[in-house]
Amino acid sequence: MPEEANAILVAGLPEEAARIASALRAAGPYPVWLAEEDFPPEAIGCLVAYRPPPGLLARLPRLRLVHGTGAGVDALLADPDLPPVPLGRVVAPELSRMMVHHVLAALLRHLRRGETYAAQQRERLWLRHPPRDVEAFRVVVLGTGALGGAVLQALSALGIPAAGWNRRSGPLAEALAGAMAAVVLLPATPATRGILGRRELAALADDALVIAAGRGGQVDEEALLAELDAGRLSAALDVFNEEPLPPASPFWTHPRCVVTPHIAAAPDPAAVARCVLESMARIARGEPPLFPVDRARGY
Ligand code: NDP
Ligand code: OXD
Repeated sequence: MPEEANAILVAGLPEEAARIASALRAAGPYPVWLAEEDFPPEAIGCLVAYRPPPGLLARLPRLRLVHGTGAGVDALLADPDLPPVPLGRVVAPELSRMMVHHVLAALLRHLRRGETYAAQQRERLWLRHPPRDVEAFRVVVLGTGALGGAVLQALSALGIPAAGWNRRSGPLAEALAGAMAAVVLLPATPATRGILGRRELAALADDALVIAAGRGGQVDEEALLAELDAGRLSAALDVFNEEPLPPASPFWTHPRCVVTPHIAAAPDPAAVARCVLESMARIARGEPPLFPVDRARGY
């Protein structure tokens, strides 16, 4: 009986993959290869990737674990060559903290009228405005998992009224009625596609902020753009239907929109290594990964 394959293969953007590979080597006993190296396919027991290059999974006959480099594994689930082995993802305080900072940066900028002062500064205008009313500032966080839960805790600590929304909650438009901000932190599944549509956006209060940091396709971009153009809503968008955001997208230059290039919570190499190595130990004992993905649910 040949020994179980126990080498780890890391695929991804070169610098990011190299950092994750270094963290895996520093913290674990397993041989670690990068996808662009001449790795021995028979030795690879675990692939670590966000979106494997097409065909890579089909070249790995002895996989025992596939592990994401982040929280969302939709790109792995969409790979036609994904074998029926356990699938793990990253849940880590480092990742949650990054997401909390991203969401707070956008919310606080909005509360303190950052967009107005940025425009005024370009015009050398010294004009004061009252901040938006924090007491009236009800936030709805779509997704109450590892990331949404951390955001809700942070908002509560700051005294910003907030409520979570998940699969057990009622209709989304009702939850959003009159809210001053919607923070989208949902996984990409068929059920979450287009979940923030025209009706849901219309339910938000005038002058509300939409923060999209889950996955592209969850917010109806056309309906959102119409709300921005009408001067009714503002947005902080980190994820888009198409990434990179095409140069012609109106979001780039919209005065009511802040665009970031899918960086709300980037993979933290030490956190990825921790989750992967613990999951490999569990797989060796015949247990599920540390943070298993439920394929039927899609996250
Ligand atoms: P979790 O799996 O911990 O939480 C997911 C949450 O979404 C749960 O509360 C779940 O509800 C809810 N949910 C799922 N489907 C639905 C649905 N159809 N209707 C209502 N609620 C639903 O995920 P994380 O918090 O770890 O991560 C969330 C997502 O954030 C990731 O999947 C990824 O796409 C995105 N992300 C984006 C990053 C970025 O840089 N922009 C960085 C990291 C992650 P329930 O509790 O009922 O199961
Ligand atoms: C993730 C991401 O899902 O970086 O972790 O988008």
